[in-house]
Amino acid sequence: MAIRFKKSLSILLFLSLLISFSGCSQKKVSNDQTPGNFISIDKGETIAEIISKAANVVPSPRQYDWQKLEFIAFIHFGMNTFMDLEWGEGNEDISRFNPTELDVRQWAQVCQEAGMKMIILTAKHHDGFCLWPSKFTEHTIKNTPYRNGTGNLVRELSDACQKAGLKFGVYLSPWDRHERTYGDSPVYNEFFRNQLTELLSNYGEITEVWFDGACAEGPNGKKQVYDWQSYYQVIRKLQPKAVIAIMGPDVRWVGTESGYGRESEWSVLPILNLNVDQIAARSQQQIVDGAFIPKDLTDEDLGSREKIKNASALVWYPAENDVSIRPGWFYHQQDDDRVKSPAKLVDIYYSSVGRNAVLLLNIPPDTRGLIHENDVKALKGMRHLLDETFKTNFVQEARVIASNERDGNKASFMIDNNESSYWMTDEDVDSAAIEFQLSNHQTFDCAMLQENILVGQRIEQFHLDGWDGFRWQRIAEATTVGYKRLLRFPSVRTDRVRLVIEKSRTSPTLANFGLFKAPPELINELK
Ligand code: FUL
Repeated sequence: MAIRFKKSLSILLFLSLLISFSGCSQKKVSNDQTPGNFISIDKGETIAEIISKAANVVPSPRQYDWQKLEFIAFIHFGMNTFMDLEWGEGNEDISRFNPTELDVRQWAQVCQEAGMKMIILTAKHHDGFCLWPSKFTEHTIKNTPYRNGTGNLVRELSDACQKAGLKFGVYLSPWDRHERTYGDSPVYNEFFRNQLTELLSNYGEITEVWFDGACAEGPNGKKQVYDWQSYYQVIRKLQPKAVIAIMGPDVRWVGTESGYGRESEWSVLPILNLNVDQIAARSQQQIVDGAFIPKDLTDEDLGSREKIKNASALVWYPAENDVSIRPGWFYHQQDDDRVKSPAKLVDIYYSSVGRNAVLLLNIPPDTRGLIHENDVKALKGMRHLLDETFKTNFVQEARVIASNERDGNKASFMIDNNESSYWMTDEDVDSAAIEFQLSNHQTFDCAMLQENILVGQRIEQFHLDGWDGFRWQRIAEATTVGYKRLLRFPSVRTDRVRLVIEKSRTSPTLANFGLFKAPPELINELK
């Protein structure tokens, strides 16, 4: 029986600590405690001090670059595609891997046209079959009929991504049900590092390395103990800009595979019961058990004041929302009519990208080696609905009046289309009202807010009002914003809108604000 540690976020936090203290992090804890993407809390610090520290934790440069991608693709393709399986056992006859019309340019084009910015390929899934000719096993594409053994899908897709202007990432399953050395821990760890080294050395820039946490006994009955830290060292050395996701310190699993993220999504998470001295003393060692406190990161609330008040450290650990366009991760012909509709995909977009997460949407190519027509149609429909919605920002030309603005951080900066300029209140001003006066009445049903996360995630509670000619009427309300928050509500027609930030951890910021209208097609499709 497979013991699934999959996406065990407790382990992730533990791992992030390992990284933070092993010299791999962006920011080491120093005496002056200037926050980077990690900060420790001293004994005796008040809640106010902890909240203020949390408000100033920021993403590392690689985390920030990754967050800006917003919408990325997963491609599950391999032996499972040809065996009609989700989890092959590793003894599949690889001569059955024979896509007859495979065209990675189609994959890249479909993803690019859908507005995705990266493709992550399952270079090796749990069955151990490698989509590149790894020197360290015979269970690879080179022993299949595909291109008479000369094919290399990692190369083909990385090239296609580069041509299409997409980033490229790899999924390499640590759990390998084929490899005989699996379970013979040091030997397999070496094998795994060798495979990682191949993938990270020969295919240009890798932007994300995706580690699933599934783990089971090896064929020899032994349990594999992964040497995560040594894997991270290989990645940091060979691809320093790559984020390490899921079983890694840079990006966390959102906690569901439904596509629907949390209403309140904090990117700053607590680490509990951390003994900083103990960890620092063991910083280059593999076992930092003093820091390992099991914790369920599928909780509804991960980062509220309540959650961080007892933290001994805080870390920037943003959410990735992975979901498949079909019921399974791999292609199955019987699911051809169960591809998610454009309206469903748009709903997922609002509930992932619109809730401070990156959307990782899986599109599994079929046995021809092509993305199926139904999936292509759904993605085109989704893109059309999103483009139609976001084509006009009704506050673009508005007059913006804020109850407070700091010198150099004017309220008008949130509609100036400039990513680096942002509005912020004066020090010690944790709430504000901003009015947008439009030149004409407009009808809208969607709002977009973006904090400047380069200074931290701060907003805790806000609402939106519309002027009905006599008084302010509540349109919508929510808690966190983070990198991006999208809100939908019944259509409103007005020429005055007020955004009220009720509560913030410190001076709130907004880099962008917008009001939009969904096209009638979407509204009809949802009926
Ligand atoms: C899971 C795997 O077991 C699934 O097969 C799939 O790869 C998904 C994205 O992660 O843990």
